[in-house]
Amino acid sequence: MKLITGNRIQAILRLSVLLVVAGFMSLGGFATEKPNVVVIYMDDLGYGDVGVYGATELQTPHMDKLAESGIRFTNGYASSATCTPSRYALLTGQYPWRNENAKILPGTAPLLIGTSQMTIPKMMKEAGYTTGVVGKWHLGLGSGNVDWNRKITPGPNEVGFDYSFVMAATQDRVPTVYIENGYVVGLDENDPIQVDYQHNFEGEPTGKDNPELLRVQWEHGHFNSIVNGIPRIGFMKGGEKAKWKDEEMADTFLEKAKEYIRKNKNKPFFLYYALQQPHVPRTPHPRFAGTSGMGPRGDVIVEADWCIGQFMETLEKEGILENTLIIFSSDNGPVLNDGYYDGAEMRLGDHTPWGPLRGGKYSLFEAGTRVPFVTSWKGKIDPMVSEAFVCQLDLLSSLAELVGSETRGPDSQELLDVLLGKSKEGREELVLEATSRTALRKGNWVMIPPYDGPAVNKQVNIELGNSSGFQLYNLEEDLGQRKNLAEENPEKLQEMLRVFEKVRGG
Ligand code: NG6
Ligand code: CA
Repeated sequence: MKLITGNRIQAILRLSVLLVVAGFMSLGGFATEKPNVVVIYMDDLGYGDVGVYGATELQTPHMDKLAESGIRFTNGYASSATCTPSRYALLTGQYPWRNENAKILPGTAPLLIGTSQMTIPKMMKEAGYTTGVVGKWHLGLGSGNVDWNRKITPGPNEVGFDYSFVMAATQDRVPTVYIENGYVVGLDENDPIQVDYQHNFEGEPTGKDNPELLRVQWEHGHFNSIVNGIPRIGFMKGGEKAKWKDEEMADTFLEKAKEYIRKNKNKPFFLYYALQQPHVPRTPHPRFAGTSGMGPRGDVIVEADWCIGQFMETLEKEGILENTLIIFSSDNGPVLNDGYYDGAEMRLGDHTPWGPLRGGKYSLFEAGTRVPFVTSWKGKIDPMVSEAFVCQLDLLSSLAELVGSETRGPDSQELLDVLLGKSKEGREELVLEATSRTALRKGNWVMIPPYDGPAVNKQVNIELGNSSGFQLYNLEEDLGQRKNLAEENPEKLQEMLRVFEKVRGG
């Protein structure tokens, strides 16, 4: 038998210490090389809806804490003033107006993202990540004529997500069920689901004809099938047991998001957590009903804020906060009356969901697309406020840089240093989109070309940005876009037009 010398014992000891440390690190996940990435995405949350962005009448302590732990961007944009195009741009890094189908989709729309298109989750997967989406999808499912009673494909799992737990479109659109990895959750095969956006199913009540069945009244546009006493857009029959409970949606998505983290904390993961608040119908859990004093719209923001607090607590408890980059934003600006009577306008008081900006959801004015935009990474990002000009479009290329991938999105700028607070050199320009109309921001200037159509959408009471002439605003002096400088400054207007045409044509 050979004697083990002192040196060898030391070497073995050193090696085992190393092995234990390595094992511990991979178990805890906190020191893996690749950081986790989480995108927390709100639906219709306005620039002024968050405490750190100036809200004083509404408390959002968890969103504030997240923003104060990292970078609060004051010039952060969604690509668009509505949901589907913004989500398309976020995931693909491509301007949504390059795809003529990137409009607010019905629940029966086919998958909008091509299965061969690059997406954030695909890029992350190629870089060794496991990927998941929990929450609102609204990017279409299937390839036309979906049979909701079989595997629904293609969908999120075919454009890069290993795991998906989603609602198909919006809370106000059928089908009102959750879909997990392509299958409707809790579906009873003896009660199949049928969905149609043109015709009702015989004998089924509607919001239009059966007001006596409603517990929430519609104001405009929501008068088809009734689910849980709430009239929706589109007709649906069957699937009784599978229908979601509106008041439990926030808890359901939160639980799935937490579960995803717990299950995947030992591998690098990308999670797209897409909350449904404060989109209509606003249905806070009874724990939150009445808490804001502003009616359901305020209550669901308080609810979402709590969810974010719980979610953050989970990251912390699981020991992965130091290894997780969190990006928080919203898909478009705020709207009060989006088709239901829920007192959002009447009970607003002094709250200004749009902050100092003009317009709101659907608008080419700033409040349509400029949204809360926060990055946070404990120990890696120093707290600050950044005026750098960034867009959700830029996440694909920037996250690619983060994970060592050479993939770039077609309209996505690599701004990782900006997102991590090492640089303030953001975008030069961005084409803004609102319901298929486009405008240009370049530097501190915004140019809106002439558009037909009403100046104000009276139903939602929002200025859309339409005008018969060119509009030109200098945001540095006029953040609220009150002084049109198009006539006063024809050179600037021409310069803006040239860039606009170049980007739009390219
Ligand atoms: C509109 C709906 C609105 C909302 C929106 C989509 C009507 C009259 N209005 O068509 O309530 O659902 O679509 O919002 O039907 S988004 O945030 O998903 O883009
Ligand atoms: Ca939205």
